[in-house]
Amino acid sequence: MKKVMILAGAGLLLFSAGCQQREHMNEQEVFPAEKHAVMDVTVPLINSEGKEAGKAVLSETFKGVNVHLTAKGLAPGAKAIHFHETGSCKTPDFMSAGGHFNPEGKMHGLKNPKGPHAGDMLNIIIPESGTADVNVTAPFVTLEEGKPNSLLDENGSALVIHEKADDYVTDPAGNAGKRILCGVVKKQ
Ligand SMILES: [Cu+2]
Ligand SMILES: [Zn+2]
Repeated sequence: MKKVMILAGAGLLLFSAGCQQREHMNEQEVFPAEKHAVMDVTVPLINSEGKEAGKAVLSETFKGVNVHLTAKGLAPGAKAIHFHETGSCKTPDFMSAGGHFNPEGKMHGLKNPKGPHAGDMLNIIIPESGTADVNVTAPFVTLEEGKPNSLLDENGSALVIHEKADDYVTDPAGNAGKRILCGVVKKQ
């Protein structure tokens, strides 16, 4: 038992070290999920008609939360993806998800000197086939409950994909257009 406690303690130390190395968040990185004791969260995604459109599996890693998105029937091209502040996806516009998850009160954009929101991420690219199978990292959020930047806060949060690319600077939402897919992030 004692051994287990010591191992858990070492894990926590490693995790906090990881959290302090987040300056390099502007490069898109796909990395093997370095699993923590935090459970993965599966987020079912719906489109504006309320139909199932895919899912995202969220995993806690040393570099933030990895989002593994699989979705079908999307228009090709670069699309914005963000975590929004409220765990609600009411069709058809998903405005119920609120603004971007932003516990630190910053401005929008990975390239905004006054940003970014914790929920900001790099754009994803949808291929010609319209079927997406992509990974993207959210470096500033966690699935660990009780932290100020936890996606699993009281009202949950939402994963939202937009019709257009995020320009990474325009406040409050990167000029990314309509919300086309939405999924509620909540404790499982
Ligand atoms: Cu968004
Ligand atoms: Zn934002």
